[in-house]
Amino acid sequence: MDSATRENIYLAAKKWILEAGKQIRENIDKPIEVGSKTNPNDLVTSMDKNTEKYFLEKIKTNYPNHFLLSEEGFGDVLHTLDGIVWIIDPIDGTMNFVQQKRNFAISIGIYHDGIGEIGLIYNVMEDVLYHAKRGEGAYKDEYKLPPLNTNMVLEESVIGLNHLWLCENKLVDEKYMQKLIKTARGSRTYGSAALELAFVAEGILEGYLTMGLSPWDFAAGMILIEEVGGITTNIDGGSIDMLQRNSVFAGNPTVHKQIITNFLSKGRK
Ligand code: 2AM
Ligand code: CA
Ligand code: CA
Ligand code: CA
Repeated sequence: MDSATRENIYLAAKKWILEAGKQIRENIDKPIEVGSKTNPNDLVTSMDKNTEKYFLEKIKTNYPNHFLLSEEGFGDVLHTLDGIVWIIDPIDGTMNFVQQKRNFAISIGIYHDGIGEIGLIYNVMEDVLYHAKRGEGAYKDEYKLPPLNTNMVLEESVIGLNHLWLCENKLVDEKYMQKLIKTARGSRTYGSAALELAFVAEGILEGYLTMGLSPWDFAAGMILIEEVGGITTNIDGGSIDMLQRNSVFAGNPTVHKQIITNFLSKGRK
């Protein structure tokens, strides 16, 4: 993708994400229809669906050749990432949207033939936009995020993860996860994968570890993290499949290596 094309698409995506976020903010206290999907805690609302439809309409009108891969099912059914694909989560952190009214995001990753070109993560209630274009660095609003500190160690790190990692689970022996938590300086659970990936890019989390995420959860975050020298893999250190559900482990490269070597590979079931 040439830089003029990238700039044109970036400006449109930025305008639409800010507008969609504004709509959500303005309606945050209105009653909302809440349903559940795969289990009673897997929530979806009319706002998730309407926001996705908003992007669908904007993309198909302005860029009829582009594709949309998105969570709520209004996008395209894709078997490849050929062409230009917008990978969108209309609300990442729906439970936070419903019950906390904060700490949720809109996430947009734009890929060309499988290469991440543009990433946008909008922290809606704080009105903070994380954004990146491939090769041009990552930003938090107007502020350019510095490269991650490669001298960082786990003992001084804050790690983002869901507490279910500390319960019996199918992926990693919980004893090793408990050791990991005790070795780290601290741990946090924000409940929005996209925001937690943005926080890794910002350098306020040294790692973020999840059992299973879909492309719309990580497509934008991976681009931001790449731009600051971070790394995103599955929990075995292998590459992420952009069309499937994956375990995801993003982090500062030094701390990422330390965690894989000393905890994940040892405790892996
Ligand atoms: P979501 O809010 O868009 O569904 C914490 O729940 C994080 O994991 C959120 O980013 C959430 O995204 C994501 N997630 C992925 N799959 C999920 C599922 N089946 N149920 C709940 N959250 C899920
Ligand atoms: Ca969901
Ligand atoms: Ca999500
Ligand atoms: Ca979602």
